[in-house]
Amino acid sequence: MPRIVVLTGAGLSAESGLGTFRDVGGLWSQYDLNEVATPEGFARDPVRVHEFYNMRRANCRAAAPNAAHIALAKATEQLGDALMLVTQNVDDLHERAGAQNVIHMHGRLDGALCHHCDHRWPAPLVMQADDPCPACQVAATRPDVVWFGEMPHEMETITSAIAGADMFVAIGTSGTVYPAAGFVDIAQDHGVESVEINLDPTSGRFDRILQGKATETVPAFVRTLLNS
Ligand code: BV8
Repeated sequence: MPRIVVLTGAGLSAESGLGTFRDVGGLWSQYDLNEVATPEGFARDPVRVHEFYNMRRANCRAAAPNAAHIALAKATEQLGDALMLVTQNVDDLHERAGAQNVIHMHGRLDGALCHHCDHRWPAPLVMQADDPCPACQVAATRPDVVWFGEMPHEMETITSAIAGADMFVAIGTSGTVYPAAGFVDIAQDHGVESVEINLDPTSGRFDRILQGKATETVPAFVRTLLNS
């Protein structure tokens, strides 16, 4: 059972140049999430949705992990099973920094899914709506990400780990999107210490707040963690 559960959000990748969702100029101010991040939007216009994710996949490919990703990767390496790293992010910057066993609760940009036969395979950089599934050959391919209205992955694993942990840490997330936004309440309900690491505090629901840019606050936090 992990002693520490860390949840990361778009703020962790902000200093790698990947846009967040709800900051000024964020993705959801440029795109209507109902059009590009829901099953209904995909059914209406799969070409537009693939274009949205092809753009994000190219941005992700051009980005590099930052000091916060690198610090968290070192923590997963040194703490092993004592640390569970969960991300809402669909980029692969945690993995490219060397993190092990990252739980992508909202899926991954570098994954492809067939909505006809549920086959999964590594996504090409550019996906097209009429790409045939490698398994069933039906043109039913989509990005392997969790859209609004879809169930995030490994919820039972994550929520039971938080309930039994010593500490829950939320890094670079606005706490807007459920069920991830409710993880801090699970920590509070089970007497688990909750820490928020963010540029700006989001809510008064955390026991402790470490305010600042992730590339500064996260390495400092990990040093403290590994020295304790
Ligand atoms: C579901 C993948 C039901 C795609 C995403 C109550 C309970 C359950 C559901 C709901 C509920 N109320 C409403 C809902 C519905 C909905 C929801 O929460 N809506 C919101 C808008 C109100 N939730 C869902 O639909 C979820 N599914 O409930 O299914 C169900 C039940 C049974 C059976 C089947 C289904 C699914 C949610 C997942 C949606 N997919 N992403 C993609 O990425 O394209 S969510 C999307 O928001 C992103 O992926 C992102 O991960 C997520 C959260 O955003 P953040 O990461 O927090 O980013 P944000 O920009 O908001 O904030 C950035 C933060 O960083 C800020 O705080 C900022 O201050 C900070 N920051 C910025 N720079 C820095 C920094 N911090 C440090 N350093 C910096 N440099």
